[in-house]
Amino acid sequence: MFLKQSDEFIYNLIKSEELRQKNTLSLIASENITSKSVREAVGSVFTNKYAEGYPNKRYYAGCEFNDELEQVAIDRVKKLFNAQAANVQPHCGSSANLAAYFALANTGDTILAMDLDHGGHLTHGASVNFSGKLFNFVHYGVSKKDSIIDYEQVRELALLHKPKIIIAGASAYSRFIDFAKFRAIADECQAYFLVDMAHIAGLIAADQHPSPVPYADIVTSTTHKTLRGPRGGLILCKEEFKKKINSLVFPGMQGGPLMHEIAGKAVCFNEALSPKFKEYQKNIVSNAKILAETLINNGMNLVSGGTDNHLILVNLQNSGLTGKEAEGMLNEIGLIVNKNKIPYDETPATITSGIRLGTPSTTSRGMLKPQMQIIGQIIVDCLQKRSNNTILKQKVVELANNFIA
Ligand code: DSN
Repeated sequence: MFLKQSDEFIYNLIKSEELRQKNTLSLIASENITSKSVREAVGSVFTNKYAEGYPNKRYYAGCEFNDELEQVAIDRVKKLFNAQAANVQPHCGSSANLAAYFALANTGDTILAMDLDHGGHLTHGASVNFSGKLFNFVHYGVSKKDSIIDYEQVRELALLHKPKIIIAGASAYSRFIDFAKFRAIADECQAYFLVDMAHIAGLIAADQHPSPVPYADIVTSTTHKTLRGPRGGLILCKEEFKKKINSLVFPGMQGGPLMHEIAGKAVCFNEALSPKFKEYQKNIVSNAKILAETLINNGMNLVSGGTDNHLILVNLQNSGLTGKEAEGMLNEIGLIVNKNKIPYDETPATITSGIRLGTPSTTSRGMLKPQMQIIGQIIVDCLQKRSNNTILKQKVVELANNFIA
């Protein structure tokens, strides 16, 4: 209403993005569609306020409602994950991880984490990232045989390198992670145990994936993936790390918290505490299984042969396509996916031999089994049968317009 008059260029970009999101289907495993309530909170006047510090200990006046807001967000997320302590200020998952690393280790210390090329994350020690520059990362991976985390290798590397921290958590791993096994290994080599649950936070909140909270010293997450909140980060920890984490987030890494994002997080946590959210997370997982089954039945090759969670990693090695080509072809017809390296992939990250698919967004649109079967068939028709793009695109638009979140 106001923006159209004051800055039509930006207004039009927002409208174009709205239309793009309406007419296409995001199968990007790390994306989701927030509720309108979350967006209303994020777009609120809390964006105007500085609130450096923590509830009732601020460096600015006028924070009475900010105090209440942040405390509610903390209380809700603690209840959601059954955690002893929480910090809701990290602007993103990377800053949450940075604070967590410094709470448990010093620059130069050894940290054991999953290799990015095997499904880990950039902030888990990639050489181009701050993590790889500040700490001495050693990486474990998945077994060549079944693409499941090689827990024996984790143990061997842990005993050999005696890391200060062992990290579990991934951005392209479709199977349950055995947190109890990781904890036992961490105890054996006297390491701290950190879990980055960003991808599976929603599943964990709704008991669709075992929780890391009873096992980990610190748990980090983003809020915008399966959890379906605004873009942002959070940290859960045992009471003994609370003071350290709080002072590392502020004033250690960040200045003023983004209070409008914290408002959105608080709304998201409340939504996640509802029975409806449990149903939603169950549907994310069953939708991923059906999509996987449809692809397999049509001869596609999936890393690890299927999925336990919200994502699927497609191995394109015998398809004659690279990940980049497949991403482009699907993008043409309105299915938005991302190219992704698969374990033991020798192609560079800009090309890759795989694509990653996920069901959080389509499930937020209300899609279920029949729609997953249609999407799976469209993927097969596009990548294998090279069917007519105009017809496939029309099918995607129709499906998308029948399911608007
Ligand atoms: N970049 C995100 C993803 O797509 O998995 C993780 O931060």
